[in-house]
Amino acid sequence: MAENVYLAIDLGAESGRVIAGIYNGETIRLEEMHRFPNGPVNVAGTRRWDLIGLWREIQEGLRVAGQQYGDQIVSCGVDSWGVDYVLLTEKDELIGQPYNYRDSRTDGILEHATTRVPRHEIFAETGLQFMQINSLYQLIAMQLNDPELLGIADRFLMVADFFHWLLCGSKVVEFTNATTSQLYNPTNRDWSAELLRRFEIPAKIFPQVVPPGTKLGALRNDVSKQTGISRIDVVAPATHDTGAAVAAVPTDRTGKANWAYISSGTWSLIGVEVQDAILSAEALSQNVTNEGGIDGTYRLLKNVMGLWLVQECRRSFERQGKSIDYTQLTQLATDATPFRSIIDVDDARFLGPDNMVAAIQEWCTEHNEPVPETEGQLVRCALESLALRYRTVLRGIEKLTGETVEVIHIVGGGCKNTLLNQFTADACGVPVIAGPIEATALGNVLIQARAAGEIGTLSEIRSVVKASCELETFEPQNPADWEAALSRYQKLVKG
Ligand code: LRH
Repeated sequence: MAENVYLAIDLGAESGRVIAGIYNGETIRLEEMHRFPNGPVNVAGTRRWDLIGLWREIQEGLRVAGQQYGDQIVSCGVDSWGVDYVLLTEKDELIGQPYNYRDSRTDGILEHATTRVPRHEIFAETGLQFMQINSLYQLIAMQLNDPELLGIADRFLMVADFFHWLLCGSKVVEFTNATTSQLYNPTNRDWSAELLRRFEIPAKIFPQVVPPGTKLGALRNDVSKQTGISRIDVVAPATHDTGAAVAAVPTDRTGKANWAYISSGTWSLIGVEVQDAILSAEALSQNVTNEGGIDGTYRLLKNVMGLWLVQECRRSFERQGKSIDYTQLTQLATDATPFRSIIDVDDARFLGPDNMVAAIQEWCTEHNEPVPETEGQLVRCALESLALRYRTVLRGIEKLTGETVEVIHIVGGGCKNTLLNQFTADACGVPVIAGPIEATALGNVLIQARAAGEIGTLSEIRSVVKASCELETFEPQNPADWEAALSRYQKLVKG
């Protein structure tokens, strides 16, 4: 059978890639066309993204893909991290240098916002967990600090939508990413007019919301000329990376909530798939989130700090002149003493500290935990504490759905960390199935293949993934040690 090629432009907080998905009607294989670094850029004491730099790299990726696959390419589509956005003026000028969600201007904004509109009302409107990084709080910070910039805004686009605009001229927001903003109402299936009114954010800047799989248009002429690729379709996948990743979980349990996923990367997004958003008082008190997925599903999940902890420790070691790669770091953690120090990985101080090692040590000192000193001790502390956090989040989610989780799928780059996979199985007491590493890109291209009429249901997308990838299973071990660690964790981390 002829092979069709779909291009995923997959933007992560640490790197971006243009990836070709080559589909033969039964299985899919991925080939990386171009990879480029990404990360926060320090601009006069603020944290920003270099989106124009990313656009240059995306075009380079398209050029390489065009040379390699030419007329076989059917479409391309962008996915990226959630919550961040750009604003355009009426004349399509980019307003300011777009912010990175870890910028400190939103410190304290949650408290400010919830005195204006109570938490339970914001949750009833949006079903979203309260995190200061959400677009809502970023916009409120802008309203307070730079009202004149918000005043000249004509269009709000999330990061992936911005690149879709550059690719084909569309100015819409795709549904899965819209639901990460805390401005979208899952019941009315539209922007929350109520919240926009109460916070005095101009409703006119919010464009139409389109479902994943929407054909947005043909590649702009100038982009086609610049990259040498023909005027292929631009298709919105699930533009939220987590939405694309969960669409590509290799489960045959679609429609049930007795399996969980962890989309593991800079963040660990842990939860279950449900058919409707859960907006109960218990969901609010657990501070869980309902993010939109494909085919009207919702991801009931929580953001856990994730491998950001290790990435930032590594940066601290580098600053001390020690360059240690992730494989070496994991080995050092494997050799370190178990359960020496336990931390609350979701303490707000870990969101964007100048020095992660110092932040972890400070937490331990404050809580009378042995202070981790060596690289192995620090990374082991982060990984064990993450697994303990997974366990408490999962128990909370089971309470909300009334279903017991029997298996956990870990997908994304973080599933390369076999030590964390094992700890997760141990802490949660269920098998972990690790893979695919490239879940986000797979979800992206398979949603495009579906838009082209090559695949039908979400279950079929997942069957294609299962048939195309190698998976590894981790069985739970050492239950007594983990139970003891859990009681220690629960005493240390209240709430
Ligand atoms: C993961 C992710 C996550 C969001 C965060 C901002 O990359 O998209 O789902 O909460 O970034």
